[in-house]
Amino acid sequence: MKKISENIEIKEKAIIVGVNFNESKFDFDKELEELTSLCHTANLEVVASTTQNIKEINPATLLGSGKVEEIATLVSALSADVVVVDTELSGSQMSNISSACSVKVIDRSMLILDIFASRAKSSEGRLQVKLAQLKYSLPRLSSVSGSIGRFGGGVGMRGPGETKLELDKRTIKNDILKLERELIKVKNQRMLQKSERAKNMVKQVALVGYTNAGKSTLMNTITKAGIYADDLLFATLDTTSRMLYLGPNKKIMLTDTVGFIDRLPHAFIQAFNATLEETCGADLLIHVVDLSDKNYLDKIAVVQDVLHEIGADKIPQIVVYNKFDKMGRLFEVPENAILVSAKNNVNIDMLKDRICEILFPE
Ligand SMILES: Nc1nc2c(ncn2[C@@H]2O[C@H](COP(=O)(O)OP(=O)(O)OP(=O)(O)O)[C@@H](O)[C@H]2O)c(=O)[nH]1
Ligand SMILES: [Mg+2]
Repeated sequence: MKKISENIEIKEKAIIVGVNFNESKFDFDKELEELTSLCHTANLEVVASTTQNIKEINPATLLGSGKVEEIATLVSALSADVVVVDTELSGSQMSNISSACSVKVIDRSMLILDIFASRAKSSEGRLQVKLAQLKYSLPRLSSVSGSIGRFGGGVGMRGPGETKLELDKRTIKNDILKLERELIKVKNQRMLQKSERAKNMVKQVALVGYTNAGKSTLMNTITKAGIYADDLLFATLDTTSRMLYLGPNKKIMLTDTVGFIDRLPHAFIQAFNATLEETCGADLLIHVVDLSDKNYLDKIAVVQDVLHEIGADKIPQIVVYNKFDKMGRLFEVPENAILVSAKNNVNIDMLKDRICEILFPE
């Protein structure tokens, strides 16, 4: 956001660019819809969008030269502040597009990391986000300082808390080492707590799912925990755990976790390892799905892929189809599916029964 006076802030204007490398089977609308939601969450106003099917990659700018010219025209006609490209760009590609359009250029991963940077609250969450940002910017340093630093602050430059993202290679390397050491300490504390819990024989249950599926709302409804839930992507960045009694000798520790997204930056997976380990250590996963999302099947597949990548795919899983209340039409779900409305507290008892059946078989 740009400050125009002490109290008024205006949103940065963004032009978004969809990219497809494989012409068949690609849904630009779906991809751009998600990128628009991400921009909205990052406080950007999307003023135009454009797409390109890439058959042959132009190494200098990834996009073809005609497309770059078109974007430059859009930038000046609409007074845009930033171009957001829906794929990962190399440092020099970012810098070249930026020079051609005279505006800063960020890619999808930087946008996601920027959202994380402005939302992480706990000290561990902030450490993880900063680590992810530094790891992502290190190989792209010349362009980050060239294409972004040149245009001042705003999206792409936000770091957790007061710390601005450093743009000096040596400082970044030192910071990465320092952050990794601090995170090991936090991890050790976490392991200690975990072994305490294991001693108490409390079953661990983790809520997982695509961002905005309703995990925190479900956590709130089940435990009355009062966790921040919002219609934004990545509302939750810190894990929260609550003890829940499901009956005599049926005690579980329920953990709400950060949401997943398609094409999660790899730097994120590395940096959020500690948080993701919480998921891997669970006895049961509750996979929350937004049934009202027309792309819910694709999103289920993305979540299963991430679970596989972090080694959590062998943990028993209950798939919960949420936002049932929004369904005004007929729809198909697998047999025995649990349909809930976390918001309206519908069928939550059915979910609790299923948890008990799996964790405490009679
Ligand atoms: N209609 C309806 N809306 C719901 C339901 N459950 C959640 N929502 C809404 O969906 C949005 C996202 O909910 P959250 O609980 O923040 O989702 P989340 O999965 O925790 O999202 P992240 O933390 O961003 O990954 C909020 O606006 C909720 O009010 C439901 O059962 N019905
Ligand atoms: Mg949440």
